[in-house]
Amino acid sequence: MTVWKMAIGSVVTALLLASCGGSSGDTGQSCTPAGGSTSGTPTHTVKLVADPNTIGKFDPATVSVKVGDTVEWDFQDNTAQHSVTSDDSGVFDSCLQNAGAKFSVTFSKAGDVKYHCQIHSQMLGDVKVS
Ligand SMILES: [Cu+2]
Repeated sequence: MTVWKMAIGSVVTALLLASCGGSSGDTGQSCTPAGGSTSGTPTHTVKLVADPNTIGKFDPATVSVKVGDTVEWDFQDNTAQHSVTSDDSGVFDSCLQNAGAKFSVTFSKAGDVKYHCQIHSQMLGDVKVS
């Protein structure tokens, strides 16, 4: 029983450490990119850039596309990692990426698709698909 308690304790410690690691560039999170790709021919590009008010921002924050179009996110912020993560969980998620990364999503049905950055709650974006 003692061994079991110690094991639980180290898991909790690891989680606490992970949640404090945002600025180090390695959050310790396990995240596998989903719902997108790093290839394909984009019809629209959204840049991820630094912003003095919100740390980072999507530029432009709102894009209007047609069904079948591909949006490519271009990570250009050398000062922080960001992610492109759908508000509806599991639709797409780039996971945290450094400057230089690219992530593309093809939108196959009409709708208003909102997304955000995993670690910066003020980083919000919107893809309007018609
Ligand atoms: Cu961010």
